[in-house]
Amino acid sequence: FVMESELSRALERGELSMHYQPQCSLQTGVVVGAEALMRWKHPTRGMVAPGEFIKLAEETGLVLPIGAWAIENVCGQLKAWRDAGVKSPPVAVNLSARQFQQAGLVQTVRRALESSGVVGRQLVLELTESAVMQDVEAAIVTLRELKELGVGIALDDFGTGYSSLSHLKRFTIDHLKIDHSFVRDITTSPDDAAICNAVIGLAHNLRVQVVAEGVETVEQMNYLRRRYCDSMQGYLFSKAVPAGAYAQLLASGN
Ligand code: G
Ligand code: G
Ligand code: MN
Ligand code: NA
Repeated sequence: FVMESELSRALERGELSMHYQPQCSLQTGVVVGAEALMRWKHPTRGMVAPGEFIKLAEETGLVLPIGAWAIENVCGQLKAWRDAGVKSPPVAVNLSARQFQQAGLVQTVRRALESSGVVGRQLVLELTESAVMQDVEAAIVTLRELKELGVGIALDDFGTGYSSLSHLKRFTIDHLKIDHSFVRDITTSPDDAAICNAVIGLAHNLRVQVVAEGVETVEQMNYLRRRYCDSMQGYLFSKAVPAGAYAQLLASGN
């Protein structure tokens, strides 16, 4: 059970950090990106995953300062890697609906890029379907402004929200992430396989890259590769790891 006061102190006390879960190409096996996932090093409870505190952060509005911190932290990390000669593919940061709808988002992203000197294409923002579907016209404007900064846009948890297929072409989306709930039974459930195949086909027709989430078995990986899914993320390859371990993984040529 997380307290609001504890969470607000977590930010001030530097108890938050970002871990990185690599995404690798299904064709070449090379790491082509990573998703940054927040962790909270609680003084007595140890490492706390965002599943336990993001909802509270959203309800209280703390997700705005915490979310801005995440964007700044990842840009700072990208700069540090660049300065150290670590070649990093783009890193994706999750945005909650509330963050996406906040007026200051574009300014936060612009400042984080400017103060780190990181180019926009090094950063990807992950949005859920519900974040963009709540106000489609406003979302289109914000997405266009973000695009002007050069950042990539990924639609997260695809398939679990509203049916936004008809809107997909109006959103300037670069990546679509198939939710792990469809990937889990992909080799045994004809329905889930059909959904994944349809999503991959649709995305490719719109020139959108597809990332499969929650890939845990070789069978799932092989199936997705045969269906021309572009990349995968999941425990089969790696869980989210601290920045240092991720940099080592990149350096080792993975
Ligand atoms: O790592 P874990 O499985 O606990 O993540 C749970 C959820 O928390 C995921 O849906 C993810 O999108 C969300 N999440 C992880 N990191 C961040 C973050 O930095 N900001 C926001 N808004 N959500 C995050
Ligand atoms: O909702 P979002 O896609 O942002 O959240 C990603 C979450 O999925 C992270 O919390 C991460 O820990 C979790 N995750 C990553 N890989 C796997 C996996 O292979 N299996 C399962 N069950 N969860 C995973
Ligand atoms: Mn995500
Ligand atoms: Na997801």
